[in-house]
Amino acid sequence: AMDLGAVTKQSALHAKPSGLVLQYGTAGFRTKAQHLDHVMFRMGLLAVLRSKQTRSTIGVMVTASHNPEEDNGVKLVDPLGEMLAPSWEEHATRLANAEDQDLPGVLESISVEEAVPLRQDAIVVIGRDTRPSSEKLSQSVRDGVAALGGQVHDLGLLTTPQLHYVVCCQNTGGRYGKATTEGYYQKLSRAFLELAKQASCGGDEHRTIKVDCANGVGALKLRELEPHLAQALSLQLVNDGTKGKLNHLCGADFVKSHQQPPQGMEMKSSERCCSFDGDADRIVYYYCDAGGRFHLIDGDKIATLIGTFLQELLLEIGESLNLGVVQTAYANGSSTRYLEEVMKVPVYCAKTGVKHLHHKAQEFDIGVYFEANGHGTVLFSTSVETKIKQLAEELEDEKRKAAKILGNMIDLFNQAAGDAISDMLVVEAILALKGWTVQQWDALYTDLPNRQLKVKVADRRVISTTDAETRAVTPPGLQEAIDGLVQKYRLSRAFVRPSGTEDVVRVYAEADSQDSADHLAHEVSLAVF
Ligand code: 16G
Ligand code: ZN
Repeated sequence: AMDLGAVTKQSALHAKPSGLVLQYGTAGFRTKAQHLDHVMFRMGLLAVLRSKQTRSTIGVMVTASHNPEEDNGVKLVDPLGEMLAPSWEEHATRLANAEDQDLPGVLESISVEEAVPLRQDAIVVIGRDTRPSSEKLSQSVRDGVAALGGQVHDLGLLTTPQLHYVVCCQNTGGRYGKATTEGYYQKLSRAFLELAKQASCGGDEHRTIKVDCANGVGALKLRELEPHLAQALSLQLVNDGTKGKLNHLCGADFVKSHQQPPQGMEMKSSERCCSFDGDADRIVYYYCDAGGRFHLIDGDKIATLIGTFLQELLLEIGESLNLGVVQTAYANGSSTRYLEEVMKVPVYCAKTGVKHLHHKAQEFDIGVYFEANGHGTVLFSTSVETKIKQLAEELEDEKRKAAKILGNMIDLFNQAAGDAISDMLVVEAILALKGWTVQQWDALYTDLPNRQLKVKVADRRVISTTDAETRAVTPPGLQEAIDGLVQKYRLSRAFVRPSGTEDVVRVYAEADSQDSADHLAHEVSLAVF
């Protein structure tokens, strides 16, 4: 049985402010850091139960990603490095909201409901971002794990995808890689160096990239990675956390939503630059052209580059594997059109939130998934991985070369989670192999002008959606109103959805000109009231 006495005693040191209600959403729990101490303690408890139930190591990440520095949050990582299973998200919410005296009862009921083998050992790995509040909050997670007798591995400062990687390695007997950050750097750098060699064909190509680290943990981890890259890629870090504030006027989310360069980034014409977010699970690229104009290359264009490249490799190898690209409703219409019509790659639309995209991508031999905001990766089925590595030995000449490249690509992706570091290396490798400049990449297609707005409403839950959030079901009449507005513009599309992370309704509109997109978004936001 559980030592609920110990839990009660410890829990008194992590008391819940009475009346506070939080929900485990798409990003776990996220709010002002000062409200989270009890949540952290309780997620430590929950991680122990989940670990016992799955007889696996479970991860707990303390981060609020791209949110302001004063915020914090927590997310659990399931055995294969995936997002927490939906039924456990509900347990998480129930546990976080229980008043102190009800805590033992809720723990009991979760463990009965999930048939948790209480005598089983539990192991929990913890990671945290660079927020000032993160160290203390991760200590509270440790207290929670200890209160239920679980074993803790605190890995300290980590990017979110590194924690996913470690958890995945730990539970797959090292097949995926060594379960340490060192193992992570070794796996990625080995694959990258192989690809760099294949790209230069004996030549000595030297690449440089400027990285805006959002003043977050990505900077620390890139510094650890760099020596492994043996000069095949030099990194110039901007917003590395030594001066500026986390996510303030910088980072992937800022660049994507403001469509402008981060503070502190000096761009020479045509230089490749990229931005990570605060926990380094998102990346966007950009550059300035000779006329000084800023060009954003978002998650859609990264997915398009990757999808196109993988498709070309498969053609070269002569294998017809089923490759698909998974996007969300936010994907720019031009990217979808390019993939479907030019590249003949099937494209699917999933609901916003990594777990939905990840889940859909698992249905393919090779599933590419990306959100427009820059979160994404590629999943390869185990049989594809085996097959490609076998072909790299068996085939000859050009086919063999292509199979080798694909084999290294498989290793370069972090299949456990979208990963800014891994995605950056993937993009750099592909551009080198193709001999492409950033402009050539950007020229794949031209983004349709678009606008995003947020609308404050009394209760955002009155809006419900279907067809991967592209159509509103309630309130009655809203979808008809949107359809009517969309008809007034060319190449237009619009949708509304309640945010999963903020108390707002989000509006997205796309049309043939920026002016039209702006108008359409505005009109749709009026229809939401
Ligand atoms: C969360 C999601 C992200 C999504 C965003 C949408 C994960 C790990 N993160 O940050 O993928 O784009 O929410 O936020 O799933 P919204 O619902 O407020 O638009
Ligand atoms: Zn993030």
